[in-house]
Order: sequence, then C-alpha cells, then structure tokens
Amino acid sequence: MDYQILKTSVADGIATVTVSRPQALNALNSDFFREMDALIPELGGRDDVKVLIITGEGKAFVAGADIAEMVRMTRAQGQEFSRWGQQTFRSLELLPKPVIAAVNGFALGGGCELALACDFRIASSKAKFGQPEVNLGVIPGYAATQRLPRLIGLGNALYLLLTAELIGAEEALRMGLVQKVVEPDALLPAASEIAKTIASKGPQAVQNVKRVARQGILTDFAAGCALESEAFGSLFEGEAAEGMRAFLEKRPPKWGG
Ligand code: DAK
Repeated sequence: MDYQILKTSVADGIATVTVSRPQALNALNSDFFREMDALIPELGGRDDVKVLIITGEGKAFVAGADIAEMVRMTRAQGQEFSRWGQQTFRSLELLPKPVIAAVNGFALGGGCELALACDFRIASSKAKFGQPEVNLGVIPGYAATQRLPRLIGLGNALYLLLTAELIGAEEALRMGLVQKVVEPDALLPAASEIAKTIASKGPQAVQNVKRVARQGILTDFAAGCALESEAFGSLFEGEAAEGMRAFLEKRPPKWGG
C-alpha cells in the first residue's frame, strides 16, 4: 500500500510510526484508518519488528477525529465511522507486539483514544491531553468511555469526559494516563530506549504478558489467573529453559525468533 499519512521507519527491532498530516494537526480521517488497517498487520508480520512506537509530526500527536469529515455524517455513517475506528484501535491492542505512544503534543479526542489503545504512554512535557467531544455535541467514538475509566478510574475519566478540560503532561502523569514525562527533545530517544529494553527480553514472554494482561482486565480475577497459569506453563515448552539456563550459567540469554 502507498502510505500518505503514516510514515514508518524501522531500526534495531523498533518500528516508529509517525502520523503525518500536520496541516490538520494529524486529525484522523478515513485515509488514516485505511492506512492503519494495512500497516498494523504488515508490521505485525515482520520478524525485524519487535516493538512499535506511535508519534505525531509537528505540534500535535493527534488533535482528534477529523471534524471537517465528521460534520457531514448521518447517524448511520457516524455509527459506521465509530465502529471502524474502534476495530482499528482494537487491532492495536490485539497486536502481539508492544505498542508505545510517544505523545509529542495535542492528544485530543480521537487522538487521546489512539494513545489509550497503545500499551503505555510516554509524554513530552509539552503534551496536552483531553476528551473535548462534549464541546462539539458528541461523545467519544473510539472507546474512550470504556478505556479511560479502566485505565485511570471512573472519577478521573468522568472528570475529563464531562469537563472537556485539556490537561498537561504532569497532570496526566498524576492521573496515571501517562507513565513518564520527558523534555520534548528527549521524547523519541526515551521511547526508543524503552522499546529497546523490551525488545531485548524473551519475545514469547513479552507477547504473553501483553496478551494475558489485556485479556485479563476484560474478565474476572479467577479467569485472568487461569489465563496466566496456562501461559506460564506454555513457556516451559518455549524460551523459559533458555532464559533460566542463561541466568544459572551467568550469560545473556539467546532468544530464538
Ligand atoms: N479536525 C480537523 N481539523 C483540525 C482538527 C480536528 N480535530 N484540529 C485542528 N484542525 C485543523 C484546524 O482546523 C486548522 O486548520 P486550518 O484552519 O489551518 O485549515 C489546523 O488544524 C490548525 O489548527 P488551529 O489553527 O486550531 O491550531 P491552534 O494551535 O490554534 O489550536 C487546538 C490547536 C488543538 C487547540 C485546536 O486546533 C482545536 O481545538 N482543535 C480541535 C480539537 C478537538 O475538538 N478535537 C476533538 C475532536 S472530536 C465518533 C467518532 C470519533 C469521535 C467522536 C464520535 N463517532 C463516529 C460517533 C471523536 C471525536 C473527536 O475526536
């Protein structure tokens, strides 16, 4: 596929995907979703990609769904646009590789929802987060009403969703919306360092941690624990032997594939 909006570079096992539509602050339109739907399985299938980083070009991460495109929608089109985006973002969550949001600037509405669908978030000190949908007379369409309460608690989530207030990176850190705040110039280096750390770990263990944690949070505790022990056991037919032997032999592990 010929990508116009998503610019991807791959190095050291890390794919950095930059949303690049800076003239509209990287607002999410149909072309974005078409490109994401092609890119996610493509990067998922590449052996040289262990971890993904998603960031934005210019002063925004993503300033929301494209209001110019949404303004013309009928009820049926709105519902369809919402379902499409929800499925695309869900496929990021289901990707068996970790995805880090490197939030460089505005992460508003659908942009905040994109960041929420990533596995965790590193923010520039200049980043701003918010769910301003109610300003426009709509509600989030890409599952912020579902992900945000699970991630930062119902009170914090409803505060953001109901007030439409934009918060800075430090406040987002306090709420647990982001995991780290760094200076703007340090954002991509910091995200890459974290991605490299993850890429150096046992790939089967990394994949299973993501899968079990993500499935577990959508189920009850006992079912989540059952998923964990099943995955734990399966690793003994995989890379666990090498990981533990390497520890005992005081050498770095040699992971397969
Ligand atoms: N969509 C389209 N264009 C946008 C945009 C957006 N979300 N955000 C910014 N732009 C465009 C501006 O229109 C402007 O275009 P020109 O006038 O130059 O042609 C250009 O980007 C630069 O923006 P500004 O001139 O406004 O830049 P400032 O630095 O002055 O302000 C800002 C930055 C981020 C504070 C401001 O641009 C802003 O408030 N933007 C809108 C933020 C927003 O409300 N985002 C949430 C959108 S609602 C659903 C599906 C999805 C959703 C809901 C329902 N269903 C299908 C049911 C999701 C909704 C949202 O995401």
